[in-house]
Amino acid sequence: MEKSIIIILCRICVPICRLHSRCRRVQIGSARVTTTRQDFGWPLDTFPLQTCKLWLQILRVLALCLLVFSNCGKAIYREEWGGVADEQKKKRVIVSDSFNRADSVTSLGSADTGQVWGVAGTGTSVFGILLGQAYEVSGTDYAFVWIAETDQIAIQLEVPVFSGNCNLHFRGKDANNFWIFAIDNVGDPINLTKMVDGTLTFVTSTTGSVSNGAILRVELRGCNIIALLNGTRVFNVTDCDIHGGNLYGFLDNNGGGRFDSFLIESLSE
Ligand SMILES: [Ca+2]
Repeated sequence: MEKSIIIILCRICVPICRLHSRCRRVQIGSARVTTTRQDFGWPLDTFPLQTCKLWLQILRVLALCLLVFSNCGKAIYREEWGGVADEQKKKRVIVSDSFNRADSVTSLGSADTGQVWGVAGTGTSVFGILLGQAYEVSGTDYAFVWIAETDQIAIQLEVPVFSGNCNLHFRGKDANNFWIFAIDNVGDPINLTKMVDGTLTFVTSTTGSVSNGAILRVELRGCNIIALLNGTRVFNVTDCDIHGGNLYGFLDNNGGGRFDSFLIESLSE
């Protein structure tokens, strides 16, 4: 309710700001005085120019205060003047997991948002919890949560302890179909790779420094895949393979790595 009221007020304030600008210009030419007064529907002989300026100045200050101090200000700016304020949008959390629960050597349990963690493949891989973080106890398959959304979403994962090969898995269907955003300690240390029907393809890769505390993030919009490492964009590719995969999670190929702060959020309002 509060947001709706602010949006309505903002929509009123924007034209007031514009009218004030036009009112100020009337000092240069009388023709614009008529335009401003008629915008309000006021008779020309009962609403002097100075009164117009005074009231519009007051309204303008109030309008600017409202725009500056309200969250909808930038959204209105984007809509009215073509600016960009996507960061102001409230992102909807789909999955969130801090792994802050009892230690376990057999299971990841359930995410903070309720989704139950599973393991891809034959079931021989095991994940667990240690000191509020996730880790792969044994095996080389990936842990996942299943979600209905497969588009307009972002997946983010922290790697507080880097083992040498830690992967953020996304758009998985099974053990033979998935995408990975990987940080590795051999070859090109940062890469985007896909497994399609059991065939592994390195889509793109780059060099760079990888260490403990790395934050991996993938943003999916249609067939566009953007990967960010520690907030910096490293890959931007268009590939429709496994577009409908519902499995999202992580993998530690070497053992000894830790994972934390897993997040899936919607990129659309
Ligand atoms: Ca944690």
